[in-house]
Amino acid sequence: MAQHDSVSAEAGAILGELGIDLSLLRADGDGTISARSPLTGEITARLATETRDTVNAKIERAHRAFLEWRLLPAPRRGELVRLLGEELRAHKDALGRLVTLEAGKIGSEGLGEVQEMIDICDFAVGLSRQLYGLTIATERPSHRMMESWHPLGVVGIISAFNFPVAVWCWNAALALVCGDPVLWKPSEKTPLTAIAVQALVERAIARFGADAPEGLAQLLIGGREIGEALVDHPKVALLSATGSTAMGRAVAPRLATRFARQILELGGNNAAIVAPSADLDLALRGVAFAAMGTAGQRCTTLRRLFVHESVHDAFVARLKAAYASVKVGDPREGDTLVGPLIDRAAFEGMQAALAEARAAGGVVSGGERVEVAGEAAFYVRPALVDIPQSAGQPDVVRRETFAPILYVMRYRELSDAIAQQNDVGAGLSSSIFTLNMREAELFVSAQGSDCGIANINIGPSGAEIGGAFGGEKETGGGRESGSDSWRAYMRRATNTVNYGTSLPLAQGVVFEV
Ligand code: UN1
Repeated sequence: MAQHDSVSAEAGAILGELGIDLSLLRADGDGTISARSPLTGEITARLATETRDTVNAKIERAHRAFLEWRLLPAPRRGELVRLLGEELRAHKDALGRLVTLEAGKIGSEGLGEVQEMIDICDFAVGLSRQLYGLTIATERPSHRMMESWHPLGVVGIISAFNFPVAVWCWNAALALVCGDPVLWKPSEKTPLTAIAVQALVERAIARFGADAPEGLAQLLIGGREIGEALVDHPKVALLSATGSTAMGRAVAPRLATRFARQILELGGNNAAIVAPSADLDLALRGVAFAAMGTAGQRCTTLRRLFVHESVHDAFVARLKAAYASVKVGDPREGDTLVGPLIDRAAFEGMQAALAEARAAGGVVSGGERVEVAGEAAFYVRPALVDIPQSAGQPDVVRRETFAPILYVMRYRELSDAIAQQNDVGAGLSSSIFTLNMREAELFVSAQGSDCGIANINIGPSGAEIGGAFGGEKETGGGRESGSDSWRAYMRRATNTVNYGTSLPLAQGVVFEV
């Protein structure tokens, strides 16, 4: 806390590059949160939190903004998102470094996250001229039936530490072109990246001019009770929440009580199948990135691997060598591939899962702590766990542990591997490595993977923004980002227009008065 009351010197320097006035950041208030950098465990920020009252006031402001913003033509709203994309391009490097400092991602992934924001901005700008409805054939003469898509209302966004800025942008870029103001509660673990992004969006709004109402994009720093205020407020029309399945179970019934719309992006327990015909070089790289990248802290991280018995030993031997050789270390060093876990709780959760896997008959390699930056930083060597066939899929394999653990199982029949892959609660992402077209097509068919994302010859993680992102079952069912995900941020009205002189009733009903 050298340079400023509320922000560490290192964080303050990056925020300074981003043009953020540190004197505006408050550490004193009714409540505070402290965030630590996973790189060293040092405190990077101590910040005042919102209260229920300030959150409610911000929701009311956002609602007033909605009443104006919805009247602006969508392509004009797109112009604001275009300006946001420009701000992000101009500040990509500094924001990427801040993501590294706060979330522990390696350099290219920190930058990649900002690139994902830029990509969705570009997508949303184009979308602002494509919010199409259908024209539908009617059964009545001289009638026309059509669908109109209208702005929905205030959108609440709850995001997680592991994608501290991109997930906000998937939601915000679409919401803003769809005519909806946004209120963002970032993870308590990553408030500074949120403050930086908020400054950039405010700069874009200032450049956009007076057409942008006050309260169009607001930030809410705080803990669980701040998220709950968003969940319960009747003027939050849509809540988009990313986090654990446990969080989704708490949030979904409360939203249902008030019939609010929801987009839930919850846990994943993603699998890959390596088939006999797989290109093993390619599969090795795909598996390594998906399982060890981001230190196993993506919701799309590969957690379960089914390898055909004919290639199992050769492939797993190569995988073990890759696991033993990746550099675990400070993510700011160019050759590091695996940065730190977010905190002590993540490390303890990983160790508990490995102990449970051992007790279930698993043979663990890796998983030990690596000394990089002292006691308060939690670096680990990614773990591979051989699960004997007799163990099936033990409980620990069936649930998501947010750490770099890959459970490896062997299979004989593809139908068994697919059945086992699907036999878990989560349904986010999946992939198969095969050069056999029958296997590949089966995997993506109705009898194949039951996940929201099913890939062939690439791993389950690292999706680009053009497709709809999300998953089934305990993953929550929501879709964000590309394709027609925008529809969740608008309301649909079916309009029937009679331009004739009589009033024929549908279904032949007669009602003469
Ligand atoms: C997440 O981990 O919450 O597909 C999102 C991916 C990224 C997004 C992950 N584009 O891995």
